[in-house]
Amino acid sequence: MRNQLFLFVLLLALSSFAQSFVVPKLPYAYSDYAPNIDAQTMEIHLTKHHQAYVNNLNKAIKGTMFDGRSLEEILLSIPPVAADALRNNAGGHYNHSLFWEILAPKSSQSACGSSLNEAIIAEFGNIDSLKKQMFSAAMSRFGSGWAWLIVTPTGSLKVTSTANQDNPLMGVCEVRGIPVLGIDVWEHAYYLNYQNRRADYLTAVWGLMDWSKITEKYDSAKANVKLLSRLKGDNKKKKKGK
Ligand code: MN3
Repeated sequence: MRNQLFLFVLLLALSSFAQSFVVPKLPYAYSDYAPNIDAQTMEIHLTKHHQAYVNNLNKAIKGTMFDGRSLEEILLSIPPVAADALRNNAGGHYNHSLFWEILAPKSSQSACGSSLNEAIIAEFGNIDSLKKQMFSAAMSRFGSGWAWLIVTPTGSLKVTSTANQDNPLMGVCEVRGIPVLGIDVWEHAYYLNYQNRRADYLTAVWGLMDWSKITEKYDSAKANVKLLSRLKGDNKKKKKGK
């Protein structure tokens, strides 16, 4: 009986543990991203900022209908007037996890895959005009936010930007899609090294993009028919509601 009780408590503890979100491990050492981004900025960004989003997200979902749901499901279900804690922290966790995934030091980067390369040429003409559009989205974002390259519900590429920690998966965003590349333009992402020089930071962070990773994200977004049609359906509902 006692053993059974112990097992029960253990399972309960494990199941509640499994539902908590955690900060991912960086694939490289903090100093590997230098000189583009200095080690101290990387460390503070991950262990203070991202960690705070994760802690506050876990707090915000505890005991609510969102407890135990996937991060993607939470983002998709956030109501337009969602409590800021949920919206900001779920977004913060998703956005940063994606950001860490696509950054790599120069020596560890691999080339863009043919699928993404062809899509970029079809949509933007070449990678340089994609870069220009991304930089313009990032520069014109007033205050804090993100610049994105997304796969739209109809399967094409598009550049967009969001305020704060919102992202294009959320119903609160006008332009919906699956993010495949995101650039953090909060000052905490660059202030130690670049102060107010957002443009210099953008050039530096662009140099850290691992295009093979972004291709992986592109391929899996294109293959995620279920999510793309969900986003399409949400947009239709929004239009009807207007
Ligand atoms: Mn950040």
